Amino acid sequence: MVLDLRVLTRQAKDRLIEFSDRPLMMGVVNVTPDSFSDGGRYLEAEAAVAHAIQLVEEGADLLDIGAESTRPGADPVDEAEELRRAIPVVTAVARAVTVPISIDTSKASVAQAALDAGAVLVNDVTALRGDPAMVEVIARTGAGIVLMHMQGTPQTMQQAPSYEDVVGEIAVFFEDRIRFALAHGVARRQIVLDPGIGFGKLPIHNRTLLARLHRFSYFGCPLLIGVSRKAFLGQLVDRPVQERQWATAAAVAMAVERGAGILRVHDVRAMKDVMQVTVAISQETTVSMKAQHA
Ligand code: HH2
Repeated sequence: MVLDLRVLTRQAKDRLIEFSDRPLMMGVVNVTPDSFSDGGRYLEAEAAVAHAIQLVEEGADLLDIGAESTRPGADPVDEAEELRRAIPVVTAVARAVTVPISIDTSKASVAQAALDAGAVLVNDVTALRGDPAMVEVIARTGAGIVLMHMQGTPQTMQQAPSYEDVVGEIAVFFEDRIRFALAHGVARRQIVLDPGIGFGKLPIHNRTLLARLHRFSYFGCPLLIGVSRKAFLGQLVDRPVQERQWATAAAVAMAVERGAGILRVHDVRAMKDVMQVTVAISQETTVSMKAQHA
């Protein structure tokens, strides 16, 4: 499947993110809080910019910059603080690299400021259910929007996730969110879908979603998958977060093989190798099947 996502903003009026023969690698840039001093805050921003540049050198096709943690139980960050953390980093990264920048936020004001600073994609883990002003920002700017599924909120999502049919329920959720976005003036080509691995899901739900990912391809939107170092992988191999690269690699390979269009990862260099090998082998399967039927 060939997927096009045209992302139009005032800064990049003709930006085209093309999905052709391989998925795109999205490098994660977290601007983490610094509770010590403003000096520390400046260093934190500098470190985030250096990290972003390094990820691009490692082969990132996109960057996702986020200043509010969405980990289970994480405290919300207020708007002023999120703006203070994120915008200087987006501004500096946009000057330093040419790859498209995504802002990981569910606040319309942060999204707008990041788009003004050079971002072209908004990664909204609430899928336009959080800030009522977000859909208007996306419709007006023409920015890309990631609609991610989450059961509950980051504070509550891992308390008792429950589904009768996780794949079917998320497909219905996508239908509803796409309808909402289109009704408010967002174009389908702006939309990326994400089943939200680890967001209000038990390990069995995450495994099922990855196993049946191709179920979501009929929406015709790129699929974003974030498995990097997540807890359900740690549980399978009994390893702490810093030692989950191999487990992540296996999940990335499965997601690529099942049609993921964007892989959100921390270890860009290693996961790009995993992606390239998986794509090369998958393409051979298609070619040899075609040859057999010829
Ligand atoms: N996962 C995380 C954060 N944002 N966005 C999308 N669309 N999909 C994901 O799977 C996803 C996401 C969690 O990862 P991480 O960046 O490691 O954690 P934190 O949010 O605490 O920074």
